[in-house]
Amino acid sequence: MRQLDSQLASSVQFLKQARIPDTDSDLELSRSVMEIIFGVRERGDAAIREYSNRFDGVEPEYFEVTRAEREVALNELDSRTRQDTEFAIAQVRRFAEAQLATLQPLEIETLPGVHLGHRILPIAAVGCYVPGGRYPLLSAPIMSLVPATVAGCSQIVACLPPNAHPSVVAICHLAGAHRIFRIGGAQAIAAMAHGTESVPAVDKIMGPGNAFVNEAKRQVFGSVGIDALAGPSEIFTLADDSADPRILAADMLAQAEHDPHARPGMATTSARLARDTIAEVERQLESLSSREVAGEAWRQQGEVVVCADEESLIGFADYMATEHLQIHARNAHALLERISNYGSAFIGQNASVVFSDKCCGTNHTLPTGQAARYTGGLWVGTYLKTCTHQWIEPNGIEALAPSAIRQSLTERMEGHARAAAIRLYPDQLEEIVN
Ligand code: HSO
Ligand code: ZN
Repeated sequence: MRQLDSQLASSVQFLKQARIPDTDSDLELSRSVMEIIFGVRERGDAAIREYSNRFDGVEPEYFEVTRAEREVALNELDSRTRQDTEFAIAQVRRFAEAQLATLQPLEIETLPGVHLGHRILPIAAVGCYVPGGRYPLLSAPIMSLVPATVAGCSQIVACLPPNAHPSVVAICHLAGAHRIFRIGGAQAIAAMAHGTESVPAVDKIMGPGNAFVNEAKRQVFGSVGIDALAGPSEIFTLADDSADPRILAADMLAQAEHDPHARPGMATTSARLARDTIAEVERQLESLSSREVAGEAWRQQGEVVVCADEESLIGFADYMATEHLQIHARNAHALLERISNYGSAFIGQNASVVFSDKCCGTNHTLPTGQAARYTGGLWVGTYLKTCTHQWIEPNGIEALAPSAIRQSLTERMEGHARAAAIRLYPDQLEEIVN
């Protein structure tokens, strides 16, 4: 975590402060992941088989989910889950298509005869990692696969742990995966990054995963692109005295149940609300079936801050740069205008994070660990690249070449100077460059 600056620290009071675990890189983990990646690069499918046996306790003959297996998975998907899946897919697609429509090709004449532009093109082959873990997150494949289909990627690969919930295979199919592999962990990332006999190499790998998956993504970055490194879920709510402690508590516990390392928190200008909400969290925890995990997250990372005024509320939100920023205040829209670090904002009490987690259509894969300082979440743009181009008329050469020649000569790059000069002064090349 970045430090809270001293001026802000003096205007806030912690009723409950998070103990932030040490997230410094772990040498042992890095070493084992490196070994897995080298193994998969050198021995391909045989290495995947070995790691699947070691880490997942399975020894599959083949990894790809066949057409027939897709059919079986679809038939076994209960009809309510199928309807909910199709509903979520439709919402995520609708928003992704609308976002795509805002991205336009560009052509502009910046100087007489100098034409610049860009085209926005899909990344050809992408790999979506679908996490396993404590819960069978049915929405996870939707969030990473649907934007890939909207972007128009021509090869969309999904990898999921071999012991993933059977419905997840059906959902990957419905969400548009062209090829689905039962491979988990670092070996899945290695396989998609470098390709094996059965897994095609992709150009960019997306989707959250455990510590092994994150470390593997970090290590293959460069050979392929990656989206971001996802950490435990976070929620942070800004509240004034109009907020409802029961709702604040429920929303914090919802994200707290993800993981004992999840980070639930709030800041408010009302000390009364802060105290009531802490009591309410304890009360709701008693009857929550996931109380062990949620309670641990709350005890370790739960944070409740009382701010002297609106200004410090905003400062604290920007400092937190949280994954999910909720604003339960009378002037919620106006407050958000003044905040710039957040993955996704939930304006007003009706907009629960849970709606975005499951089905409202915004993507639920968002920056954690203060990464919202420098990036937004996964979206259709994550599957696109902006490629620039230029074309120059004769008068454009006149506008550019003299400056390009001078800069090149100053840098002692004669080859560059010649390439510019040959276009404007083909007959005086030697005089120009010497
Ligand atoms: N809150 C998670 C996503 C999710 N939660 C899906 C429940 N289902 C992303 O931070
Ligand atoms: Zn969640």
